[in-house]
Amino acid sequence: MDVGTQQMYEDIKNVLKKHRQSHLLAFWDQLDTVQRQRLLSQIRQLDLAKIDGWVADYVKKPSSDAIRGDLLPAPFYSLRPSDNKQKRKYAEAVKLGQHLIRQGKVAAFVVAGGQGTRLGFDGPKGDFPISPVKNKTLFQIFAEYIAAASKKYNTVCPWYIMTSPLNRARTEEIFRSNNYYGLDEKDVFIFQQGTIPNFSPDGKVLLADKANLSSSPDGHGGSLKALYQSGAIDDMKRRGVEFISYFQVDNPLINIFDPLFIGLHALDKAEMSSRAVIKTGPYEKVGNFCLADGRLNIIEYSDLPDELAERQNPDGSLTFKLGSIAIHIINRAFAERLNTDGFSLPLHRALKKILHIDEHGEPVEPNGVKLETFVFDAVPLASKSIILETLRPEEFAPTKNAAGVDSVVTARKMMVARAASWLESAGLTVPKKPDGSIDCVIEIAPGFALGKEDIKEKLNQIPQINPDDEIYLT
Ligand code: UD2
Repeated sequence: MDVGTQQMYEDIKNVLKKHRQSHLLAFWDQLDTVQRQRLLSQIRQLDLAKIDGWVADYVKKPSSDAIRGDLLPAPFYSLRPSDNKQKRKYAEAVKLGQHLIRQGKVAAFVVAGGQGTRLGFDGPKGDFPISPVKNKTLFQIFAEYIAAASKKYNTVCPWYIMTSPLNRARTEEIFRSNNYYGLDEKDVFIFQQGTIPNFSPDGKVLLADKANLSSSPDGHGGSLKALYQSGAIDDMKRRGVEFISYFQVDNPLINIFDPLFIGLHALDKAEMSSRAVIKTGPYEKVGNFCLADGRLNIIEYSDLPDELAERQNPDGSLTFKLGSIAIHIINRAFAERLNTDGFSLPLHRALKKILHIDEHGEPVEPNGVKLETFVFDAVPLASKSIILETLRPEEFAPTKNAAGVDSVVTARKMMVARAASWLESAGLTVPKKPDGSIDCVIEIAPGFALGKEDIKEKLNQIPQINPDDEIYLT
């Protein structure tokens, strides 16, 4: 070992001892020069003082979130305006939203750091084939939507894609090998989120192997830092982008550029806004919109006490009926301000099977502690925030599992159902079985229609649909 490395080793050894993380150098004698340098450089990147705080506040505490009982339901804009005044406001918002999109002030932003593990799919989730006739992947559907919106509004809508260290290279390869799905490469900005070390339940940073620390992506909350650190915010500034349309990679029904949502957000001078659905029941796996001391918060379903989840209004409806479906408009300036103010989002703790090595250097997979941040914890930091209801069948088909609830099967069904409802709203007939279910498979390419309002202009291009048909409208 050269003198420099030896000195660095001694220094780090002392610091680790002070922070009770000495085990990270347990296999030092078995490492070659390159491995030693790699390990030292990873350890030097740890903020050990901060880690002490995390261990005390999150890792060793089974639940980090003390949910208060005095929460109130949040006010929201219903899908349909409640009176004439609001009707006029919605009409004005739609015009403003269209104007902002046309001016190139709205960018698409997908958080795609997750793997397709729950789908039983080995790769970035965005590469999962989902569309009912053509089997297009999630990435392709979003790309076609963005291309179609750019054409419709005669503009260029840039697309920002957050990946994780686990899937960045593969995601970039997928885009390259698909020629960016017809988009211009310079309008697609792929970047990577940060990581957080994994811990044993007693607060030790885990080793993935003898020369590498074990870490996980820092959650979708990491997107707010990563947008800034990757240069995406600067890129947006150069382009004149003011609004970021945030969505998740697992929702093929996403309406990325909705003029009403964008317009209401801008009219109300909000900094971070959200779309909501009416929950199917008290325990649906979505965030809950709540007011705490007058500030809007989103509380994940798993953190909301049962009493609050089940609380009812006198008419029997749920008091906390609004579910967050992870669709937001975030002001570019808000994301920038957070970063220059040195913000940090709270951490959420999850016990997960994490492959790492034990004190003998043997691979083991018992529970470890994974810490992550949630993007919706930035909502209370916004000076103003609105919520706009959306219709579940129009905009929310979470694709989490291979089968069952929120699955590939339900998402495909919902894609067909939405296509059918668009055709029916234009006066066309869609074959149905005696039980009312749809008796054909329909896929509408984003280039054909971005919403039901686009169908009416294309009636002459739509064939008659018979039972059992597979129809692809492009
Ligand atoms: C999320 C929301 C839930 C509801 C639901 C709707 C949270 C904690 N829960 O549930 O309230 O809105 O979605 O479908 O947000 N991701 C990254 N990097 C990470 C972790 C996740 O990019 O480090 C992405 C991931 O690729 C996906 C999204 O974030 O696009 C959501 O991740 P998830 O599927 O783990 O979220 P889930 O199902 O807990």
